[in-house]
Amino acid sequence: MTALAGGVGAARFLRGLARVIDPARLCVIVNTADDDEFFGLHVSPDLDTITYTLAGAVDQGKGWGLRDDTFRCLHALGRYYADTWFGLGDADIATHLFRTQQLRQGRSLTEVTAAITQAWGVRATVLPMSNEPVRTIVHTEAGALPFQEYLVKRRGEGQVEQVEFHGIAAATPAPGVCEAILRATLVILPPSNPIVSIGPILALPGVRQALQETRAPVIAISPLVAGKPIKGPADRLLRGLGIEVSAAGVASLYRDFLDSFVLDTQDADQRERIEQWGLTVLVTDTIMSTVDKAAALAQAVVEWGCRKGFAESPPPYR
Ligand code: FO1
Repeated sequence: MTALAGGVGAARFLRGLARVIDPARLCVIVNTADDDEFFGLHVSPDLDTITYTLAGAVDQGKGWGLRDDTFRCLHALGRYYADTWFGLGDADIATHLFRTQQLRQGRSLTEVTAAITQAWGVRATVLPMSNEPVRTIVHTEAGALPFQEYLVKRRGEGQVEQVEFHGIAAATPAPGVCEAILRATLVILPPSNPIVSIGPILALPGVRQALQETRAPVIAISPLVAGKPIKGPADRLLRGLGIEVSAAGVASLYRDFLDSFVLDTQDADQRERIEQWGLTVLVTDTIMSTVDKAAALAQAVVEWGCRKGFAESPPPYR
């Protein structure tokens, strides 16, 4: 099974999915366009959020970073640097140090990610979307902002005018990315920001085509409930780009490759419209306030995939 993922919402879903299927059967293709450099360290927030969550080590309140982490190093860095707005925890910094050092020694992000997930005992395969740098730049009335500056420093405020993925023209999908889509028995897009989390993955050459060509059913879960994201600025980004701010608006971005779309019960009225595009629609509770609720959503999605006729026998529920 293959999932295309961004940060916190996707990670929560995947933690539930890892309870429903054997995680060794799961491959997660992760957005790296949120990556940035802080204090000379290469930080890959979405890769780390997925890894820490699958390892059961994430700070569940925030949805990112490590549980019980401290911030003494960041505080000490404040003596030398004016900008310490990006919350790097002390234990989290170990991951960034390791990643940075390994990349400098010539290992690819794919290789380093495999080493990090193995060190955390994560049994799913976690693949960065690309080994080449792609960086999201959000153009707002305040100018062109690197993604973390837009999201964290400026709290996603300001009118969005344009979103760019710097480096996308020269980037290719990392080894195994298209294969994981083409060979999957089910492809899932967990609830993730369609513009800045899924958008960069889809913009890589060959990925959209792989999603159109795969024999596996492709199913996406709406990241919007009643027109609002559970977390993050998806609504502001959609509005700024002139895309309808609704679950159906998100489905419309994927309709060329989707078989099915999952709507929250609060959005059941959008069902018919999406069905008219030839998609099947599953209406269920998508709000993952607990791991049990995430597992229930994952189970509904996997059962749905089975009914859509993916080749394997039903997964071993645990
Ligand atoms: N998100 C915040 O809102 N504030 C932070 O200070 C912050 C620090 C941070 C450090 C490491 C990391 O892996 C993630 C971090 N995040 C932080 C989350 C991150 O900005 C976003 O969740 C993703 O980039 C969006 O998917």
